[in-house]
Amino acid sequence: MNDPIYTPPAVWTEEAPSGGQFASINRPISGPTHDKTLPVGVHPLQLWSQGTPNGIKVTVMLEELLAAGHTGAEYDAWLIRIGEGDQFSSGFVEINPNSKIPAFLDRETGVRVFESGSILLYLAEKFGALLPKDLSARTETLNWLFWQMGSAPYLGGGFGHFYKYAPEKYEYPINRFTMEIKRQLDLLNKTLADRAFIAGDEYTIADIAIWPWYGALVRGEVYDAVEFLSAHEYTNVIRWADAVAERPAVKRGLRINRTSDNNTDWISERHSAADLD
Ligand SMILES: N[C@@H](CCC(=O)N[C@@H](CS)C(=O)NCC(=O)O)C(=O)O
Repeated sequence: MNDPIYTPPAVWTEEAPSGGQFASINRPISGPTHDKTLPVGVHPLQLWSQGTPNGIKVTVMLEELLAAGHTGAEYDAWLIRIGEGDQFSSGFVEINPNSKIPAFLDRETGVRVFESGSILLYLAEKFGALLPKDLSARTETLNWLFWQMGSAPYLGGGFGHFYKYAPEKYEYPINRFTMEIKRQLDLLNKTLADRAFIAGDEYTIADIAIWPWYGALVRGEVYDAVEFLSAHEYTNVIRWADAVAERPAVKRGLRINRTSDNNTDWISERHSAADLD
């Protein structure tokens, strides 16, 4: 299997599952695989998600809004089991045609929102929170929000996939993506040398987007790669990651849309604050 020589055929066809942890849900076409409506709760804000790094961004954002007193941010969070293909139901695809969590609906405005960055921006604008109003500070926040959207696929789909999930270890992609991830960590480390948070002195949606990936990476919470990446060298990233982890809303957001028989802190669905209290 770990054959270093592969000659691509003239036309690619799917002949056998590619192997690896996510092979069973990968397919070369988009659209629903089955008819099923989504459950809807009582609150205006509805989230269909799972507690992965991309999913956590939205539950942390909503918990931050509630912690800041925005009572209109009450929400229902429903579990989408991506390993079982829930993201391919007809109801889910109506909200997110890209079939990936998180997917979000504001029933008050009738607006559907997909892509975690778009959801963070929508909520920041709706509630006037966690996104500075001043044009220059707002733009710096959006610079880093969009940076995350372009960069994290190298971490998750690139480094994480080949270092942790691929059925065998291949030196070429591991080298390529490790180089890029160390460059990204060095960039964050230099950025955080003279500011408390990613976009400046204020905690913003840029921190909420970047922390579940890069904060979790240096804290050893994803991919088991702290030693491999010499993560201890990125001291400013670690300082920032530890400070964000201490926020009560972050601690709450992390527990939502997750399932484990062993972790009694985790909840698969959230419909009111009492579910977490
Ligand atoms: N750029 C998207 C990425 C979303 C994404 O990749 N979600 C993953 C879980 S972290 C997913 O739903 N995977 C299921 C699949 O690919 O079928 C975002 O930020 O919302």
